[in-house]
Amino acid sequence: MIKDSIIEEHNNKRITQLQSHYNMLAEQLGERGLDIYLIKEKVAEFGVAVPSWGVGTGGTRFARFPGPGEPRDVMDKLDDCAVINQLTRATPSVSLHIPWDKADPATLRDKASSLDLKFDAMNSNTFQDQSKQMYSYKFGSLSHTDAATRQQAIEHNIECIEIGKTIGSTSLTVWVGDGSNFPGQVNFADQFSRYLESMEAIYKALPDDWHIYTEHKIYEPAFYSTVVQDWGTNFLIANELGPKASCLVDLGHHAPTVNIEMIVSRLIQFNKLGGFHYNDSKYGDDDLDSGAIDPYRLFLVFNELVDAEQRIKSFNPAHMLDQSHNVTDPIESLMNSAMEVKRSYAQALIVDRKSLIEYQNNNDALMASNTLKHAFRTDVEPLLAMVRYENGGAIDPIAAYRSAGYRAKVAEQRPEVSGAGGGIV
Ligand SMILES: [Mn+2]
Repeated sequence: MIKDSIIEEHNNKRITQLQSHYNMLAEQLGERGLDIYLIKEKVAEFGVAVPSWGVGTGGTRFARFPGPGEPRDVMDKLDDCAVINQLTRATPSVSLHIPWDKADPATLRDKASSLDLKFDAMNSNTFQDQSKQMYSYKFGSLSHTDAATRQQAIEHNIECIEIGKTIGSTSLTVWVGDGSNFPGQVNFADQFSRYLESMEAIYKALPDDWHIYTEHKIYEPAFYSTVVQDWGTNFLIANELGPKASCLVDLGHHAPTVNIEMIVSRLIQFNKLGGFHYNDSKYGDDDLDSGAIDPYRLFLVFNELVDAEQRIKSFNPAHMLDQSHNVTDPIESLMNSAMEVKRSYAQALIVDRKSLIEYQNNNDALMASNTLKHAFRTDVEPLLAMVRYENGGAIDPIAAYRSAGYRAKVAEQRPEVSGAGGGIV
């Protein structure tokens, strides 16, 4: 991790200016009847999980260009995740991908606790074949026509639950690449029935306090049809399985024009929103940094979440990043993204909801829209920076990270390797 003295020195240079900007924001929010202290408390509590696969350089279907000091294994990945949380104080947990992150559970637990990290959802992997695997997933996994292949995929998911139990995780995220590439290749209904049957077997293995999240995706790697293609199918799955099952919304897994915030609202209304994979996209599942392309959309998603938070007593969806970093330092991208997600939350918290409801009830479309825009246009950076500062993080995490020279230091200890896991999922 980065030396505390480096962060201290970094903050000392910036705190006077931050305090002045923060006071100005407090005054501005006060004029709107908002108490900055209450908003700060909520923003401080909000955390987003880092995907272990995000700290390695990703790639496209064409190539991967690894950077220096790439993590060699899950222990290195945890070190990088700890730095992200150390500087941003926004990412207290890590989401593991099995088998990429397989390691002795006791060692994993000790390592995480020494870094002050917890484990978030477990992620299974039946979209690629592992060496020495008996049956191939080339033509599917949980929905495969062959019962033995399905059984192997079921057992893998149960193994993920077992590993998760030993390291303190309480949820499993299932995304499958199953689908078809040609019209007529599969019978849609039979394939979906097989998938449901497999998921039921996995569901039965869940401990009482666990959740299972199913993730829909419109296309890719299957290019004609996908078994869990959209939120409608995902909702059907969650309903069929039972109360421990809910839907995971990956922002990049929709067609470009789809109204994601409305999907979020529907899932909330019928109690089936499980959580999120945050990222951004221009065309497809681009896995770009959160808020990089359309920060307003991210804000609108959070607008629904804050609305729900105020209506529903125990509203607690899982927040995770799921990105692939091809041209940036993954640590910098993940820090930036975690801060963007928090920014959207803070902006949604300052929406004047009372006025919004009045405008909605009076069919004042223009002022309703302006009410959202007013919150979105507010620069909440001083609030976010103050939350970081007060919780031991860096006022400007990217600047602190660069001045600490962390990447160069780990590059000396980590010779280049290939296949540490990473990519688009
Ligand atoms: Mn995802």
